[in-house]
Amino acid sequence: MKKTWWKESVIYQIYPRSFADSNGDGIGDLNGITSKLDYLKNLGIDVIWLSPVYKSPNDDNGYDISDYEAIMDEFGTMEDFDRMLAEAHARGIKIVMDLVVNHTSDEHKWFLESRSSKDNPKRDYYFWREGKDGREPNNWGSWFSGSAWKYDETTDMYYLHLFSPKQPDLNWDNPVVRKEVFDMMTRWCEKGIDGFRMDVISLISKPAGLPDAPLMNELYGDCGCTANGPHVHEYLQEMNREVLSKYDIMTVGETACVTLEEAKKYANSEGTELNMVFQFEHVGLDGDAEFKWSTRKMPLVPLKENLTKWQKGLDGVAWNSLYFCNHDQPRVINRLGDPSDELREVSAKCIATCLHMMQGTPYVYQGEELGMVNYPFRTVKDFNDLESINAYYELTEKMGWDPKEIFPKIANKSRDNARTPMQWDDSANAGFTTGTPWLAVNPNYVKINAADQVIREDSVFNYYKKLIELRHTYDIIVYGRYELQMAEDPDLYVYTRELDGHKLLVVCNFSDHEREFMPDEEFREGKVLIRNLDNNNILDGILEPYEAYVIYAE
Ligand code: TEU
Ligand code: CA
Repeated sequence: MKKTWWKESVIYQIYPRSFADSNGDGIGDLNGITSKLDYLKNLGIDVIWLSPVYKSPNDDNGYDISDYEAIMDEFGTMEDFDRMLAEAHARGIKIVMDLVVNHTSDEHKWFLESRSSKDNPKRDYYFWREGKDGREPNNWGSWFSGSAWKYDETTDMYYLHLFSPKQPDLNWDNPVVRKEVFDMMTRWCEKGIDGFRMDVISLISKPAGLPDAPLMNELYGDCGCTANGPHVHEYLQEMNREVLSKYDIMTVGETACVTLEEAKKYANSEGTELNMVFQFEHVGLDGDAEFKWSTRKMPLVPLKENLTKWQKGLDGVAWNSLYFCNHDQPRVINRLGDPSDELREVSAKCIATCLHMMQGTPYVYQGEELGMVNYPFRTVKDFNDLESINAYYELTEKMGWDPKEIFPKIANKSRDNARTPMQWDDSANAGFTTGTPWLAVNPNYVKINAADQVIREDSVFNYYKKLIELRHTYDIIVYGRYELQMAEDPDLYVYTRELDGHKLLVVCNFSDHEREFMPDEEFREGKVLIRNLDNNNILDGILEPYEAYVIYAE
């Protein structure tokens, strides 16, 4: 298997709005990030994935871009960006930008021109269609509730928006659009950035004729119907030829609705498209039958099946990303661990052990390394995220759900759980801002914060630091072959890795009760690389609640 830096790296995702505020306006910014680079260097990460920092009206907190080559006012200036980039590179940390080109903001100059008249030269930068029988052109629903079409009276036509009405979809079938995007990407690469995370890149090629989709609920057709479309690989191969292949950069596709077979194309080892993709099957396992909103925990046996499918399915032919957390997912401890004071840290370390010992590139989302957990939302007024707000009102007002029944489900899975401010210390607002935070800080910051954990040897932070050090030390962790053990066990996730005759045993008890377990003979003399309960005798045959360890057999 070809060795390369992005396979051996650990990526840290920053959601700039919630990371660190340097000027007291309650909003995180670029100078705030620069002030925390030593913290990240200490953690040991290699690359920062920066959620969008471009000019935006912030309808979707930066995922609605009005100028790809200017910095969002709230985040600072291009000089602030250049300084952050230089300071990161000075510490050996690379910067990967978030490329959001399935859609722009409706305030982007391209859309303002496109909307102005039917014969504007940029009309076909977007999807404009006549209504049908006084209704939208087809039955597609938006990922953020409602129809995926908005009527625009300027030209008496509808435009497509798979996400919010302020996020009109770009028409990738138009070669002029592709060239505009590739040229913009080239200019960012020339500035010295180190790669791209590509937002919903699996949605850019729409099915010919934009036909109705199978219903996803009583109101709309499935908005995932445009995923893995007819020309998506052709367009990415063109992007690779025109831009990506010319720089030593890394790329990760956020490929909503991707399958294993499609991932083998997107992330193929020949390098004709992207380096890796984010899949969504595992983080969908605790969803409800009809939608993501639920209070269910992630079921372990289906999780083991799914991650094993991806580990074995991509081995040798493509490359996995490894994640549970990001700015769209609730905090993983609430889904797979135990957020109680007694078990929060040990379960956080158990989850991290399981993920970081697999084959692929691991992603750490801001605050995950501290064991941050979901926020105690009380009413829909506590939400900022349009996905949560829109879903609440569509489900209660249009579909008749009882607010008391649906609210806990939305609160448990809301993207806002991941967007509460980073908890730096136990001072006011967790040291995130000296002003009023744009989104409330989790009140548990007095117990869960970086200042406490950086200096505490047994903290979640220092456990992540050890995991990252191990990945930088042992090739078997990066490149070894994965094999699942005890597939049907409802509590234990046990797997091995093998490379050049060496073996690794990874043992995780994902339960809040003791379990009997004894490592196979071949591991009993092995070297314990890491464990989350130091005072236990690993060979006593008992696993404590959420106990995890890794043994290396030479
Ligand atoms: O997310 C794509 C997407 O589908 C997410 O909305 C996620 O899958 C969904 O919340 C799960 O229910 C990307 C960005 O990561 C997200 O923040 C943006 O809101 C979205 O695209 C539109 O740009
Ligand atoms: Ca600020």
